[in-house]
Amino acid sequence: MPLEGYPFSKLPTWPDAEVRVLASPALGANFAQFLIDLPAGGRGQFPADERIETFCYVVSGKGEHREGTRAKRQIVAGSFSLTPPRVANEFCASEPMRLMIFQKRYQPSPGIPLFSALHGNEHEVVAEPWAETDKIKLQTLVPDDLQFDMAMNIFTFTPGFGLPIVETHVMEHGLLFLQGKGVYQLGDEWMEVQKDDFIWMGPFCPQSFYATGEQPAKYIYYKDVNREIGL
Ligand code: UGY
Ligand code: MN
Repeated sequence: MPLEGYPFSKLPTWPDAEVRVLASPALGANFAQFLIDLPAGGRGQFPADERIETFCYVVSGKGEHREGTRAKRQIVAGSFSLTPPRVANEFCASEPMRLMIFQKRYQPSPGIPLFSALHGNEHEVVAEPWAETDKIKLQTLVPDDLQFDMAMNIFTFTPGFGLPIVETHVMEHGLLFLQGKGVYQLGDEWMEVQKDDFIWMGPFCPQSFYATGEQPAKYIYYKDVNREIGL
């Protein structure tokens, strides 16, 4: 879905912002994902909720983030955070700021303790070679640990490289294309994709990708992981 096709929403707790709802349960997704543009000086928040965990990634710009009652933290492009249920998230832009926010119901599991809030910047996260080539790099922003019921990863592909197989898996994806271009296989269709496009992939959607263009192709994507299958 290209960005220009999304009309803006106004959300009560984000009165200063232009909000695009990229995905929600109305689409069939088990999560909500937003792209939020805050002007300089603009503020917004997601109040604490008993059930909801919140991931934030700064696509561009600068500002401040406060998790719950913690001290404010400066955020810049590439900053990210994941907060557990019952923690509010407040944002204030010092320069125009574009945020990608992801929310879902946290899925507790017996014997697994709730995680603590985490944050960092993508530049501090190791880019591991993937599929036995350093032409494809994977950054795992949320640690691969059973405490977490979600993954949020960044893939970067040198043009000419791509996913070596067609994947078909139970996990969903919410994917925002950050840089470059390529062709994505979704079901039995190949589609051209580029910076700012959003893709929702439902469970068992056959998928593959091949990077084209001149710049490395880069995307950030969500995946539900580490929990039993609900029956
Ligand atoms: O982690 C993944 O499932 C990833 N390889 N899928 C994707 O990039 N479409
Ligand atoms: Mn996949």
